[in-house]
Amino acid sequence: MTTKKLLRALAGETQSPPPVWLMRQAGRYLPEYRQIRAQAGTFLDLCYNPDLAVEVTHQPIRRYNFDAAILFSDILVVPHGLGRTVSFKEGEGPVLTPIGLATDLDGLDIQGLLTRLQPVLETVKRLSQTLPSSCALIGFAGAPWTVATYMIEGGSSKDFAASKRMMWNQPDLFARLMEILTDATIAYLGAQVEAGAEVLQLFDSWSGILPEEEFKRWSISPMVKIVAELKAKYPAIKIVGFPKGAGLMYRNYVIDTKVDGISLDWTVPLEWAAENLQPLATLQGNLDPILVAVGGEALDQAVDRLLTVLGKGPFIANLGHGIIPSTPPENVDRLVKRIRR
Ligand code: 1CP
Repeated sequence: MTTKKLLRALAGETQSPPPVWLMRQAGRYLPEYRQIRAQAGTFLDLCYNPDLAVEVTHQPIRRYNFDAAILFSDILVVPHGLGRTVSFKEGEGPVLTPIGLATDLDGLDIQGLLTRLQPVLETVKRLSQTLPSSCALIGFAGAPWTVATYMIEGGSSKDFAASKRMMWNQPDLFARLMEILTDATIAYLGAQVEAGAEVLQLFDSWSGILPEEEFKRWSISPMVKIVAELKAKYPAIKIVGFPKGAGLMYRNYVIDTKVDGISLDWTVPLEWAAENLQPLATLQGNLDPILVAVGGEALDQAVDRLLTVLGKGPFIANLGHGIIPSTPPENVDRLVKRIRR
């Protein structure tokens, strides 16, 4: 049996204290990240520079000795790897050339994907050779629906109207895009496993904006295929799903996809999750990231309640979404010490 706490949790073991890592644990709240970021050039230059990407992945591990490191990259390297134009404008978020026509899909370079993403795979390989022996390596990708929204909207969105319009008005075009993204995700995650990733997390950050039927069709179904194909090829791989905002559909998601772990956003009621989800999968989450920025006793109390309610079963302490840039690093220290107390 492995000594890595994260892998033991994902194998169904209950541990006290539970393993802990945080979404966006590498990033702008850390001064040492901002320094590397400034010397890297653009954000994508950082993602494609194995020396620097390895360094920023290690930074939070050095500070907090987390039980897992997550590959430093972004979900939008997949559209970039397929040949779309992707850039990150300072303070504005991602900018992509929107997809709207069948000819846009004809231009997607599926054959070139893994060649273009070779620097990211090199980062995974170097991480698997350099992380502390107690620290598990998490690879990741965006789920097809969430990546599709960025490709169709051309960036972030408030109401996802263009994505929903394509979903309902051009169903064949939308289905073809989703099929390409599903296959690209499987190929990319398989390559991460070959490079040394021990756990894979799929971020479906915008699954919560889909109505019930569309959630089943475009969040759950692609994930069923992704999990089945990766597990058929790599039986030991552990997979965590994060269908943010799924609400009551969290249960359908866990049952249908057969994920090993399920990452909960901060709105999911803890007792409901302990009763309805924890018998089926290892739970991960779900502190409100703003609470970590706030710190103090409000944070301590939330941590204690989280451990009391979810700590009786297989559990990974984490946040309900990524750390925000204004978080004081000492609050993260307080959080980790409280969990490990
Ligand atoms: O200049 C910078 O430093 C840019 C900030 C930044 C960072 C640090 C972006 C831009 N991405 C990342 C890294 C990142 N992104 C990681 C690294 C590993 C870690 O967690 O430490 C991961 C796992 C992601 C995943 C990601 N990117 C998601 C899924 C998780 C989530 O936050 O919901 C999404 C939606 C993105 C898109 C993205 N990347 C960056 C921005 C500003 C955005 C847009 C977010 C939005 O639309 O609200």
